[in-house]
Amino acid sequence: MHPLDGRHVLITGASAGIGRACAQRFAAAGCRLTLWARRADRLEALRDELAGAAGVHTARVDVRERDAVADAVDAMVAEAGAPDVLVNNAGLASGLDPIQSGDFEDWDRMIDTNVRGLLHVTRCVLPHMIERDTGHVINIGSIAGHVVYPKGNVYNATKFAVRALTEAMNVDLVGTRIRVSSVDPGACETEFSLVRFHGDAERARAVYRGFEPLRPEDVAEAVVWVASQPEHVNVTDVVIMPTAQRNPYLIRREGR
Ligand code: NDP
Ligand code: 8X3
Repeated sequence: MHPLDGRHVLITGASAGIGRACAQRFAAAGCRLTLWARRADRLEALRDELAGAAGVHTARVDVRERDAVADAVDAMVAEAGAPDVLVNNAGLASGLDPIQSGDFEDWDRMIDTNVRGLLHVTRCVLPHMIERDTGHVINIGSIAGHVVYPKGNVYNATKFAVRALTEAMNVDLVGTRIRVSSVDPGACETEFSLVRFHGDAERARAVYRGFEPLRPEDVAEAVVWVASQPEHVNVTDVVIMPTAQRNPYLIRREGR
């Protein structure tokens, strides 16, 4: 039996990419799932795909909406109980511009989702974990939270913030049995670049041209590994990159 069998896992941003792959991988480990995102139709299709899983609840939740997050946590606790694992995955980059010509709406979108959204969910879930003195928060950070790259500015800042918050949560939770981890991927082919470039599919495809990027499943494997450690082991950070990539701006591409 998998060590996570029967555990309840809440994943934000489960409608695509890394969050979706985490849902599939945790389901395969026998977990019960609560899956959130804004695109409810995508979540429902995933729930149908995972029909054999132990129990899958889905809800349309925009992590930027503080009151909606609080209501969704209350509904989840009433219906499925507090989560054993929270995967704070919902996040995005919006735009890639120098700071002197950056778009304020892009900045708001990133700060509101990657920082405020993560805080809303964490603030509402943690009291339930503290009450039971058990739980694991896994934040999806990024290598962009370790090294700044040209035009990454505000996205970098949000992921540096996620790294600081992982550290801060661990500090504030000392003396409890609640663990806080971060999984920090490099280039992973998902809808990330399509979103960053506001739907420009050709520009998004070019990001992953000439090398083999991470697949969402690679990141999900790391997340499940982190969550599967014995209770006395707190993996605080896992950094994972494609072999062709050695930092955010150093990628060896074929033909170059
Ligand atoms: P995708 O765009 O494929 O997935 C992002 C997910 O986040 C979607 O399910 C989306 O769902 C959800 N989401 C976005 N905004 C919100 C919101 N306001 N409320 C709720 N859900 C939201 O990208 P990835 O899978 O790549 O991204 C997942 C995480 O991984 C992000 O935090 C990203 O920063 C991080 N990351 C990605 C890397 C990469 O190279 N791909 C590398 C390092 C980190 P919906 O639109 O339905 O709401
Ligand atoms: C996503 C990876 O390097 O495009 O966080 O910022 S990167």
